[in-house]
Amino acid sequence: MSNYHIKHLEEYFQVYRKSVRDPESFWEEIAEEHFVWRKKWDKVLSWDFTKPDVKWFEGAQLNITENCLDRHLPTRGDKTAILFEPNDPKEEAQHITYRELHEKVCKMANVLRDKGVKKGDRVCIYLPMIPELAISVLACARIGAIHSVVFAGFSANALATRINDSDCKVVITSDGSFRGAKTIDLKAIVDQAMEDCPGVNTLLVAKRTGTEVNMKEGRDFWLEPLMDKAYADITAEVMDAEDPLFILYTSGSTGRPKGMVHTIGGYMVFTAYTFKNIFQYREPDVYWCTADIGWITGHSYIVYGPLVNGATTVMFEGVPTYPDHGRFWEVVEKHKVTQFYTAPTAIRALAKESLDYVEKHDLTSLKVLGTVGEPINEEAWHWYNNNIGKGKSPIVDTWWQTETGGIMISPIPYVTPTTPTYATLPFIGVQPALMDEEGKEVKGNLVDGRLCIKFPWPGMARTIWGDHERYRDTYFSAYKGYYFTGDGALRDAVGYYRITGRVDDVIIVSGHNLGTAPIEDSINEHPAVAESAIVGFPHDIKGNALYGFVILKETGTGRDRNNLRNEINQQITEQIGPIAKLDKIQFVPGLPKTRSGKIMRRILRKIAGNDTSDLGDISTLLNPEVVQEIIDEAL
Ligand code: 6R9
Repeated sequence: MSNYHIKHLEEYFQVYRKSVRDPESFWEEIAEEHFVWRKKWDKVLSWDFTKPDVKWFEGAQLNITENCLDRHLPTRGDKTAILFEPNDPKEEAQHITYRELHEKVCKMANVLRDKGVKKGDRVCIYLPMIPELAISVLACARIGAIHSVVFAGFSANALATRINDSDCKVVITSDGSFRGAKTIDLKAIVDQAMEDCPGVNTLLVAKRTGTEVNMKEGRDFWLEPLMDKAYADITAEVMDAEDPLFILYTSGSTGRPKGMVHTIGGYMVFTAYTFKNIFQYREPDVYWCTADIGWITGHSYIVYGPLVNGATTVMFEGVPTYPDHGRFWEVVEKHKVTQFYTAPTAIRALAKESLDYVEKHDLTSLKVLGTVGEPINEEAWHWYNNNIGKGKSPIVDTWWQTETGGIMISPIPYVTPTTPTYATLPFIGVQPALMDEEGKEVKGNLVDGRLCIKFPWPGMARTIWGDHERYRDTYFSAYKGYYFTGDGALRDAVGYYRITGRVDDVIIVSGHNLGTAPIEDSINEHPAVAESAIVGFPHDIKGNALYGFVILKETGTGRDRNNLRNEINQQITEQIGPIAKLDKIQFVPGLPKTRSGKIMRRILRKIAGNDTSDLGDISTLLNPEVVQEIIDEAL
């Protein structure tokens, strides 16, 4: 019997036990019954966490777009697949049916093929949240090209680094993008990136804002006329289950972003199965995830998970505050949204505003609320529960990562009783472990430690593009035989997990992962800066904000401090993007360092958080005297 759709707690425990006792036959059954394969697998799973080497459904062949599109045509051809809600509420929403989406994806796939894109080639997609973004992603998958979506808020420099890292020859972008009252000249950013990307030979440009752009003869092409001419069908490329589906970059603790590689078969099975259960999707629900497809949440839970399940998925171009703070709730009412999935930072920002923005909208269609990206604080949880869910829609606090591909720890709504700030129980097939300082697993309840996963799950990333060693070092070397998440967590008396936050050099700001290293690198490039260190500090809306400690060079000490601060932030905006700007910049005479020269971020974090009561033993520092000086001048 299939366990595709879990409906009560007893069933969850039963299926969970089965998935742990015999993972292979469990996942085999799910894969067999709910997906379309061109050829079945020879082996369900082979794995070795020391290499690491993980393969799911080896020998199987498929095309994920046949699962997202073709197979729905007979039964759901006229059903809305993508419901596009534009930035401007006065512009009409678009209901793109499964049949129309299939056609557009095929046309786009033909366009790509015409431009020479072949199976295994990497295509960079740098687009705002317009239908062309989802269409491009699927068109790549249709012809077996590997998509690398770069969030369109990233700077030219960040874009160029990502294009070059995975050697993309083709980039898909648009003339511009609308974000609230602003128009952003996206193509101009791409043009700037192109100065550092000699390998790119084709730019496809979608028209969105009507902004005037430069088109480089022979390289740049408007997408629309090519689509108009393209044939609306194309045979799906037959892919191996372990062929890469996409690369998605995430921050790391060194300067270079990590291109996480996800493969087709396992990712499809995992995102589809988690989507179905964690959002309790039933036809004809209208599901809305407010993330951007530039992040993993958008890949897994706007595009692939929903479409594989034949769902209607809302794609929202705008921002929660435009034209006013009621936009989310207006859209929920307008499209009768049933599942709503967003980030704690958005909830906190909206909770600050008058309840009138919420109350003037009819939210009775909602059945499930979700959050992702960072820990949700108790206050925000209650505001969401009381005012949006009216105490009736369960909140699924979903913990997972770019690396995990899909949701790992989360309640199942109407199944798992929820507790504010707890991601609760591991999803089916997921085996978490908490590790102590000595590297041993801590068993039992009422314990805390570093969160690891001890058995493979189908959605896990398989490598870092071009750097398998870094993949091993980052995730599989801290605890032998375990995947290390970089997060800390506790397990309470009933076995519920609460994620307590990062334990490494990644800071989560407004739900976005930012590595300290690339930001510090960018600051250090300022001619007046000698050295810098950044840490996170608690922020009401963003969860964390960035605090920079900066040592100036001799030449910089006479300069106006506020000008310097602006220049530093300007530099960060240009090199990484506005999300990485610092809230506070303190100029310091030195940074606390260990004798081996490592910056003691722990101390800086305390100072930034305005809690210097217990700094621990600082006597072993190379320069303990600097600590008091920093405290005295703290902002
Ligand atoms: C999906 C996504 C991953 C990091 C992760 C953790 C934090 C995500 C969370 C959460 C507490 C949750 N995180 N969900 N922390 N509760 N429900 O966000 O992927 O961008 O790779 O970030 O986000 O720290 O390790 P990604």
